[in-house]
Amino acid sequence: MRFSLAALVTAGLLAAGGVQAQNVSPDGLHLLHPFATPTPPGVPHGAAYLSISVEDDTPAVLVGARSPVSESVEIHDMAMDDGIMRMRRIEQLEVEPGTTQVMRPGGGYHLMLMNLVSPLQEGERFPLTLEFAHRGDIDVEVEVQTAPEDSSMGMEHGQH
Ligand SMILES: [Cu+2]
Repeated sequence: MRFSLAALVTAGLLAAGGVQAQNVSPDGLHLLHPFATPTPPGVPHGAAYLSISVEDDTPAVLVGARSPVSESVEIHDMAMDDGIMRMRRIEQLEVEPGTTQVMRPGGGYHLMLMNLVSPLQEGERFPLTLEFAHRGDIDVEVEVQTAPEDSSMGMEHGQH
């Protein structure tokens, strides 16, 4: 019994490792763990998240994104405004050299998938093209999954 529990835990860790394999590292950038949260039927928009690390001397300026799963993709910021969470579209997201911009559900920057072709279902994967000024387009694969806990995000960074 204990052995099979351990096997389950090991399988879970291996699955987590598989998610990390989606990380993409083009020149000077590190794009970590792109994911999107599942959407219930009838919800028109979805949200995708990833972390962007800049390892060279040039800021990374994300100016847009696109994906076949939605009509368009917008860069959004979400913040409390007079006690209400509000989202607004921003033109670009700049990440300074030596820093990591972490996107996660619940506030701050995210990529809004506007007018989904169909609901996002847990376990699905889809391509997302990130459009960077000067650096050009970079493709990542996004996995649909419920938001990781903060603790597991920390663990991933620790393993990195
Ligand atoms: Cu949004």
